[in-house]
Amino acid sequence: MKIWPLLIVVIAALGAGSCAKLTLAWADLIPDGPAARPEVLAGFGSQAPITSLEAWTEQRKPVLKDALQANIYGYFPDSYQLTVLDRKVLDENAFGGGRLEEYKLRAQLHFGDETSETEIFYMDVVTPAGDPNAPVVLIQTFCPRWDTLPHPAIYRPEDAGGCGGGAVTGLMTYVFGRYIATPPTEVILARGYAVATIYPSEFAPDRKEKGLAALKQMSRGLAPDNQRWGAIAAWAWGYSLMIDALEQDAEAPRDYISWGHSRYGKSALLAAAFDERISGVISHQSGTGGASLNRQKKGESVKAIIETFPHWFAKAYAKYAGGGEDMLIDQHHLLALIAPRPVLLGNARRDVWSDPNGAFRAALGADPVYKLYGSQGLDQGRLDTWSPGADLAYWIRPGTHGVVKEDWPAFLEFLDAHFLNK
Ligand code: GTR
Repeated sequence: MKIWPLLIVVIAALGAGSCAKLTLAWADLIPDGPAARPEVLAGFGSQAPITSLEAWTEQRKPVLKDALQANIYGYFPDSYQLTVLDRKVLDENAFGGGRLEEYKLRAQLHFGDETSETEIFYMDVVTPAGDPNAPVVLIQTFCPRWDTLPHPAIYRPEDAGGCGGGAVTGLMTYVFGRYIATPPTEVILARGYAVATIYPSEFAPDRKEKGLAALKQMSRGLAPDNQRWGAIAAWAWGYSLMIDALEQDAEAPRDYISWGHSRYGKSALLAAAFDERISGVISHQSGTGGASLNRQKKGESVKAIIETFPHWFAKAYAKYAGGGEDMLIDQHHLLALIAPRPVLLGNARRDVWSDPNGAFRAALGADPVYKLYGSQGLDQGRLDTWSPGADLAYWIRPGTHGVVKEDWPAFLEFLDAHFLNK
C-alpha cells in the first residue's frame, strides 16, 4: 500500500534531529532575504526587458515555458488526444444531492513522429443537482479516487489498495489532518461547486522505478532521458485530460480550478501555467518545485527532492542542487505564467520544509505580471494578512504539513470570492 512508505518516512522524520528542528521552526511572517522581490520583467537571457502586456504574452511566455520544461519539469507531449472509452451515471443522489458519474479514459501522446498511450484510467465527477455548469474543482491526491470520493459504486480494480478505511486512515488523518485523503465533498457541493478526481498514479505511478519506466515509455521519441518529463509534469497534464473529458459535452463555458496538496500542489500550478482553460488554482503547501523559489532555498533542498523523488522532475533540475543562484528560471516565473487568473497559495507556519517564505517571495516576484494585466495581484505585504479576494492570495495558518480543518473553509472563501455567481 503506497501510503505506508510516506507515513513511515514522516514519522521517522518527526523523530529525527534535523527534520524535527525544521518541523518545530516557524516561518518568518515578513518576506526575508535579498531576493525578496525577484525580477520578473527584467531581461531574460538574450531577451530585452518586458515593457508591455503584448511583449509578455507574445515573447516572454513561450520562452519561460520552454525554460521551465528544459530545466525543471521535462517536456510535455507536442500534442495528444483523449478518448472517453465509457461514461456512466453511478448515482443521481450522491454526497447529499449530487450526480455522480464515472469516465473511463485513455490518452494518446505524440512526441515528434512518435506516438504512445497511457494506461486506461478513470475519472469520477460529482456535480451539484440542477447545476450542470457549476465550476469544477479538479482534485488529485496521493489517495485513489475511491478515497477522494468514497462511494461504493466507484470502480476499484481488484487488489487495488487505497488510503481509506481503518487504522491507516486514522493514522494518516492524525498526522496530516482531517481532509488529507477525503475533501468535504458535501460542503463543496452545497456551496455550488462540482468535484472531479483522478488518481494520477493510474497512468504515472508515484514510484521511482515503475514511475520512471512509465514516464519514459510515454515520452517515446525524445532524446534519451535528458528531456523526458517527470511525474509532476505528467500529473499536471492529468488536469488537462480531466478538462478534455469534461468539455466533451459541456453546455456552456465552465470554470475549472486545479486543486492539489504538496506534490499535487506543484502539479496544480504547472497545469495552470500550461493550460489556459484552467481558471484558477488552489495549491496547498507545494514547496520545492512548486511555489517556493529555488534560489535561497530554505527547508527541502533541490538536492534532497531529486534524490528522494528522481521520477518527479527532469534530470536537468539537478543543476539547482548546488543552489542554482546563477539560473535564470525560478518559481516566480511559474506563478507569473498563471496571471491574471486567481491563485491561492496555502501554507502552514511550522511547515518550514515547504518554505512558506520562499512561496511568498515568489508571489511578490510574480505580482508585476498581474499588474501588467490590470489585476490587483497580491494584496498583502506580509504572510499572514489573508485576502481571499486577491488574485494572488496567500494563506498561512498555524500548524504543520497537511490538509486540516481550517484549510477547506479558507479554500471555499477564495473560491466564492472569485468563482461563485460570476
Ligand atoms: C515530501 C516532499 C515534498 C512534498 C511532500 C508531499 O516528502 O519532500 O516536496 O511534495 O512529500 O507530496 O507530501
